[in-house]
Amino acid sequence: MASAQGKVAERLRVVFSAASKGKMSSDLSFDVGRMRASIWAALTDGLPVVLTSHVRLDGDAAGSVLALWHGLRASGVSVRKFFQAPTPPMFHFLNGMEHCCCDPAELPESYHLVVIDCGTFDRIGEGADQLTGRAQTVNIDHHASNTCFGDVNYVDPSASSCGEMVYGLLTAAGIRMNAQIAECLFTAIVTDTGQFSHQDTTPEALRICAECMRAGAQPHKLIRRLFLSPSPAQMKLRHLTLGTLRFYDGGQVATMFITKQMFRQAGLRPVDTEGFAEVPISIQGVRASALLKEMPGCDYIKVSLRSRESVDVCSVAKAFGGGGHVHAAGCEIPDELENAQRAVAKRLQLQLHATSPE
Ligand SMILES: [Mn+2]
Repeated sequence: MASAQGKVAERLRVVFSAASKGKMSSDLSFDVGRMRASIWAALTDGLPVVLTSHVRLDGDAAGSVLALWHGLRASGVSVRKFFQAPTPPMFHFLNGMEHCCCDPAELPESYHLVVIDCGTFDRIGEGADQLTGRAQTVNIDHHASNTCFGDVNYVDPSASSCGEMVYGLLTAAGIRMNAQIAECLFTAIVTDTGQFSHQDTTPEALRICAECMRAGAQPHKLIRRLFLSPSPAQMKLRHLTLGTLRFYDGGQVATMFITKQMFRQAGLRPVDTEGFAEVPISIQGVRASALLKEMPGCDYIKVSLRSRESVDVCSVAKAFGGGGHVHAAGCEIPDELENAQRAVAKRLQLQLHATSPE
């Protein structure tokens, strides 16, 4: 695990890389405060702003975009949200989710584009190529694998979530936290920290959540709504999926899969499987896991990787052209389910053996 000092050094390295596209800047005075101020100045310069995030939104993506949307609106900015359809129903309750745009043709002619929680520009999904009206692209992310694709890159791998980074932006801009912003930020942070169960949950993440609570977010209601209330159909799909659980390496690696047939049987779509990837990694003794999904209407397998302690699944994802975080990463494999499962299980075991035992 990185030492505290190592973490600070990495934070500085990446934030410093921010000044110009893809290039490292040696301007050591370029600190987080200046970064936040310059982003806010750009976003409030009068040009409309479009906020977007990755395909198959998660709580961090939805919550961070919506919190920033509320904040910019409060400052009089003309701001839209662009998401690839369909958006997961579990986030539809968040205030502001109802006004999102799914057709790039409806966006203004020219705008600043803010891309949140995407390690690469492609992660936006199908509409990404059509976002041609962008004047400046601001990349706000916490994935260590981020490619710094923006004109401005605010990338902080030491942040637990983009929610934490958006909180920093809003606070620096003097935006008052109201109940709507608080709910969005709490959702972002509680999702990406695995309800505060991930190793990278920072004291700052908990402090911000406490502030969200004071501003009107209700953790018991939000956590129940987000994680503790599966629909009967989701329970059925979970049951079917559990039947595919397989262990390798004396129970240290586990895989599970969902076939197109299982999606049909349960009457659900891939967007309805939030939280499924956490099931195999929650099992005692499992140190690395994969959930593989046959994507209906597509010819690839979507893989969600999870790990514990020192096992790095980001490098496993990268081996298949994906990316993510050390303990949560993903990739897409254009192959049959069985082949993909075999290849992923093999890579996970190799990674496990390359890691010192706990
Ligand atoms: Mn995130």
